[in-house]
Amino acid sequence: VSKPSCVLAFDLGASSGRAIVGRLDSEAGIVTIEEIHRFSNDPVKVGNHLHWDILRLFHELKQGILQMKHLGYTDIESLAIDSWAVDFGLLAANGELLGNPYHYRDHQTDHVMDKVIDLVGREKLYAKTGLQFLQFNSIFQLYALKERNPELLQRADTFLMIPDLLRYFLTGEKHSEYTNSTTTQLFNATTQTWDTELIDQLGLPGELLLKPVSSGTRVGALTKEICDDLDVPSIPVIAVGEHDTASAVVAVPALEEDFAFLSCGTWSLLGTETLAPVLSEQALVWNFTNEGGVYGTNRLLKNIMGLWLIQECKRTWDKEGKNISFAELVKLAEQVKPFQCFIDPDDDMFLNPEHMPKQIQQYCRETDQVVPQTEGEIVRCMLESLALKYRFILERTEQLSGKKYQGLHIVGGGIQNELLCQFTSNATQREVWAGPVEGSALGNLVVQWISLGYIANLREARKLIRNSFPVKTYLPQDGAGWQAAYAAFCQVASRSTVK
Ligand code: LFR
Repeated sequence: VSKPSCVLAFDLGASSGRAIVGRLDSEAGIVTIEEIHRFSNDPVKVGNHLHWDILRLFHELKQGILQMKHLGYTDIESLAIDSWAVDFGLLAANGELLGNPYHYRDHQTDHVMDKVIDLVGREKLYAKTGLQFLQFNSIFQLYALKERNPELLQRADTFLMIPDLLRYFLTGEKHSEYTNSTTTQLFNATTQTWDTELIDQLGLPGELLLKPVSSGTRVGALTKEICDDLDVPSIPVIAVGEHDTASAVVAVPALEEDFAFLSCGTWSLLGTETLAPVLSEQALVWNFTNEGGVYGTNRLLKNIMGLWLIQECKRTWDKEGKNISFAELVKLAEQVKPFQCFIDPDDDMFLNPEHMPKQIQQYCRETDQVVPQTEGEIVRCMLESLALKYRFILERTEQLSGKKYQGLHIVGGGIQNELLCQFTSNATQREVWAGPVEGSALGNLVVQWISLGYIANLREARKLIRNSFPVKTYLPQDGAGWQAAYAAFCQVASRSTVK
C-alpha cells in the first residue's frame, strides 16, 4: 500500500492568504486538504502611495512552515506559492530588495496607460501581448516608475513578481515563473518570450527580466538559514502556476473539454480555456485577455471588478464603526426590493475610490436611477449588477470562442456568497456549478503532484478534484424578471461605456 503524499501550498489573495496542506491518496483517488494557517493581507498606505507589506507576508509564510512542523507534518514533499499577478519587487545587484512593492491599485499608474498606448498603438500592443488593457499591468507600472522614479530602476538588477520574490526569499534562487510573466503585458503571446522590441521602444530596462521557467519546474529548496531558523528540514520548492488565476483554473472540476469558468474572489475572472491565444479584432474591441496557463493552455477571460466592491464597502462601513459581517450584509441585501438600480462594476470609478458606498450612489445619481440608501440596498445593487455583468461577459466569451456553454463553473472564496451564485444562475439562465472553494490552493497542490509524478496530467488532476470535493448546483429562477433586469442593466451600463 503506497503512502499518501503531502505537499504544502501558499495561496496569497489580495485580502487574505493561507497555507494549506494537501494529502493525496493515490489508491483511493482522493485529495484532502487542511488549512494550517490563515492571515489577512493588509496593504499599507504611506504618504500618497499604496504598498504591499511584503515582509509581513514573508513572515506569514514562515509562520505557515512552523505550523506545518507543529502539526506533525514531517513528510512534506514540496511546497509552492501562488498570488495575484502584475505586481513585482526590484532587487539590487547584491540581492537586497529595493523598496516596498507597489500595490496595483496605487494611483501612480493613473493616466499612464494612455501615454503608452499613444506611443505603441493599441492594435500593436494587443497583437503582441494579447493582454487586456488594465491600467495596473506591470508595463504601465514600470513606465510610471521610469517617469517618476528613474533612480529606482537604475539601481535595480532584477525584476521579480510577487511569488518569484517570496520564493527567492525562501530559496535564495531567482526565477521568473511563466504564467505570471504573461500578465506583465511585456510578454509576446505568439513567440512566448519577452517582447524586446516593445520593451526597447518604451525605454524599459529589459535587462532586469529573467527568462521564464515553465510552470511545474522545481526551482530550489528552503535555504539553510530558514531551516536553521525554523528547525525544519529543507523542502523542495516548485514554481507552480504562480498566478493565482492560473492555479484556480487548474482546479475547475470540469470533465468536459469546453467549459466556462468564473474564478470568484476579490476579482471575478470569467472566461474559458483555449488551445491558443485569441487575438481577433473583436477580442481587442471587447478588451479580453489571453493569459498563459499551465501545460500549454491559454485563458481567454475578462477581469470583472468582483467582490472588491463589497469588500471596500465593508471596509468603509467598518471605519465608520458599523461592523456588519459579510453574511449579515448579504442577508440585508436579500430583504430589500430587487432591481432598483444597476452599476457597471467595471467603471474606472470603482477601481480604488475613497469611499465605495458614496461612489455607488454617485454612479446611480449620474445615470438617473434610484439612489440606494441603506447597506442592504447598496449591496443588492452590487450583487445584481455583478451577476448581470457575468451574463454579459459569458455571452461575449461564447462569441469569441465559438463555443456554447451549458452552465458556469464557479471556484474560489466567492462561492460562499450563495446569493451571488443564485443570482448568477438567474442572470445567465444556466446552471451554476459552485466548487471547490479553495480553487487556487488546489490548483497549486495538484501541479506540485504532477511535477512529483503522482498525477499524470491536467485532465486527471481535474477528475481527482471532481471526485474529492463537493460541487453545489444552482438552477435558474425567475427568467422573466432577470431578462428585464438585463435589458435595464445594459442600458445603464452603455451610458457609462460598457467595457
Ligand atoms: C486575481 C488576480 C487577477 C489579476 C489581479 C491583479 O487575484 O490575480 O487575475 O488581474 O489579481 O493582479
